[in-house]
Amino acid sequence: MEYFDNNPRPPSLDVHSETARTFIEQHASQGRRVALVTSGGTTVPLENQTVRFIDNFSAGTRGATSAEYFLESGYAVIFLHRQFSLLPYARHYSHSTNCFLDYMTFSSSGGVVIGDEYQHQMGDVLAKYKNAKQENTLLLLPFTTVNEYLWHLRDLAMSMQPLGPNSLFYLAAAVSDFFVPADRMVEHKIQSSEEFNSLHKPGEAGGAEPPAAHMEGKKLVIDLDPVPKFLKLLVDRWAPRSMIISFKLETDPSMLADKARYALKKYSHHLVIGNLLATRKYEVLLVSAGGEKWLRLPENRRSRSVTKLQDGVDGGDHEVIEIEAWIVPEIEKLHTQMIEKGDPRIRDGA
Ligand code: 9Z3
Repeated sequence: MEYFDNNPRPPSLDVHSETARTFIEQHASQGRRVALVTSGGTTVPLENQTVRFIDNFSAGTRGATSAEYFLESGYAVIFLHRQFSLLPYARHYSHSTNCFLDYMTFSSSGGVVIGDEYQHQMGDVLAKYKNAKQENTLLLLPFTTVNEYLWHLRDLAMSMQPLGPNSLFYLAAAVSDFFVPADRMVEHKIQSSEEFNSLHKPGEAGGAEPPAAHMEGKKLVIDLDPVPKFLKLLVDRWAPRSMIISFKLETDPSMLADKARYALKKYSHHLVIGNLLATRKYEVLLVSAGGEKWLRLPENRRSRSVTKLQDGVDGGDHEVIEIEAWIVPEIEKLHTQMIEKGDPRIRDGA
């Protein structure tokens, strides 16, 4: 694909690729299913020596939470995530309002221990984390830019091909739809003051067009290209035998179902999970060839806040359910059907 001829291979990919291959070989030989979970937002740098970039809201909650449930369901997980976004297990202790040190205290002998009130919950999380470590079922691979994300996705997909239908893609990352191609990227920090920005030579980025981000008088103008439709390539070429699940994010409720159906038809993959920015933590729409289904948490089971140190309990009387605890078993069921009965995808002309 032209994209990969024109945009640089990230230096981190060699090492990540090698690590992933070893991980995949281990699980292939153990007959384990492997899920690639993508998580967090991609950045779009405006300069090669990046001072400014475009970002999005995603914290990686969906991805990190889902990864835990995939692990619990017996999958090995490659967690391709935005660097410094939420991680499986660690996410329970990295709320924006609470420092992990708040969970700790001094024992009578002066050693550092976990506070009594957190022992139980942290013990559960620690046991699952240790198990993933011991079995080597969780591989963490970070990305930052949309370019790093695309290179990693392609490379990992090809490395996962030997797994055949035992592989699954769960594309929860919020990937930018627009980017600055390498040949329209300036090297140095864009100068905001007119005295200095006039020093920029036209065509500095090497291409015939002006740099994608440049000053026009006092204004910064950013003119982005569309990111190629990588989902089509993933489904048709990079991972033709894998189960593929994409997410569709909208803010307008009246568009969600139509957009999710459209994506399923356009890419002919297995499942689109539609979610709205405002309600994504407690309701999602599953759209597959088999039909449509809303998963909606009852009101008294939704987490109202993450500001309390003790998660898992809201208001003291109702156990909070994470919607990923419902999403992942649905996927596991579909995946099992696909493995046992063959691929149920709607194909063009099928
Ligand atoms: C999602 O829709 C995820 O569920 C969220 C999770 C990003 C909303 P958080 O990280 O949020 O838990 O805060 N991910 C996919 C979003 C996306 O970019 N989808 C593309 C689209 O909607 C299709 S690949 O066009």
